[in-house]
Amino acid sequence: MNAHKLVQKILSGKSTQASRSLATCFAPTNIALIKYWGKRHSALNLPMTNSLSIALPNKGSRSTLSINHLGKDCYFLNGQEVEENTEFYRRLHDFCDFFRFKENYSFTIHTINNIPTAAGLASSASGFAALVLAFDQLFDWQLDKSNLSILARLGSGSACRSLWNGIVEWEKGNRDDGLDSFAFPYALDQDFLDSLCVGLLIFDKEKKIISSRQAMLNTVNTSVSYKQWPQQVEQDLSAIKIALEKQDFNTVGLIAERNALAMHATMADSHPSTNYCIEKTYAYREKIWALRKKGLAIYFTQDAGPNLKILFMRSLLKEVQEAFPESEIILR
Ligand code: 2P0
Repeated sequence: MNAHKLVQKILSGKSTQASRSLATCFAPTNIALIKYWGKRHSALNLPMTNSLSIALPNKGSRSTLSINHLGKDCYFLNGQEVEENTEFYRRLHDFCDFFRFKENYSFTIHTINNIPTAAGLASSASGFAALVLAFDQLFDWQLDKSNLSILARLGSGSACRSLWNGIVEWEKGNRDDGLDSFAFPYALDQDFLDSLCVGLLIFDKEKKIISSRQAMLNTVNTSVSYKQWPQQVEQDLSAIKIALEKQDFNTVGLIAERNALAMHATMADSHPSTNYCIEKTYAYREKIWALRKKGLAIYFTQDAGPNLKILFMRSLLKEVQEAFPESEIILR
C-alpha cells in the first residue's frame, strides 16, 4: 500500500470540507530513551524496531492551519516564510498533498517552535504532530489517537510519539500497510514520571551535517553492527520497562545512555561513516561520566546531532544546575 491509500483508508467517510477557518494546535517534542533508527519501509516510515520516548511537556511546536485562496501553499516557520525550492518546503507540501481533497485547496501553515530547529531536538516530530492535530481540528474528523499517530508518522517517524505528555511507546507493527504501526502512552506512576528531568545541553544550533533520514538509510544499508541493533533494542526495551515499573532510575538512565551510544556505533561503521559528535559532545560525555563516578546519578542521551540531554531525578536539580549552569532544564 502507498501512503496516499493509507490516508484514504484512515479518512474514509470523514469530511473533506473545513469546519472552521483556522485551527491551532500544540504538540510536545519527544526524546527517545530507546531509539528509532532504521526503517523497514521508507515511504510509510515503518520502523525496524519499537522505540520509547519521553515528552518535553512545554517544548514543542504550535501550528496554525488554514485553507488559503492563493493557489499555492505558504509555510512559515518561526515567522519566516519557507522558500519553495527547499527540501523542507517539499516535505511539507508532500504531506499536505495527503489532505488536498479538492484541487483548489491550498494551505497556509504558521509553525512556531520553542526548540532549536534541526539541531537534533526533534522539531520535525512536534511539527508534524501539531500539524496532524490541526488538520483533524480544521476538518473536524475527531480521529482517535492511534489514527492521528499513523498520520503523524507519515510526516516524520518520530512524530507518531509526539501526541502525549509522558512516556510513549511506538509499536513497530508487522503489517505491510502500516496500520498497526503507531504509538501509545506507557502507563507510569505519576509521581515517578514527574520526577524525571531532562537537561538540554545545546552546543550547536546549526542544521545537522546529514539528515537523520539519510543517515539511518546509510546505516541500514551498509553498517555491519546494525545487524545486532534489532536484538539490542528488544533487550533494552524490556529491561527499561522493568526498570520503569520498579522506579529504578539508575537502570533507566544506564539503559537509555547505552542505547544511544549503541545507535551512534551503528552510524560509525556505516558507509559513509556518520559522526554527529563535536568536541563538546565528547567533553560533556566525559564530564557526566566523571560526575557519576563521584556518585551523582546523572546519565545522557544523544540523538542525530551533537547536543546531549542529561537525564536525572528532580532530587538532584540543585547539583545539576550547579554542575551545568549552561543547561536548560525541563521540569514536568
Ligand atoms: C528517535 N531519531 O527515536 C531517533 C533517534 C533520531 C535519533 O527519530 O525519516 O526525523 O522522518 O522518520 O523521525 C529522527 O528521525 O526520521 C529520530 P524520519 P525522524 O528519536
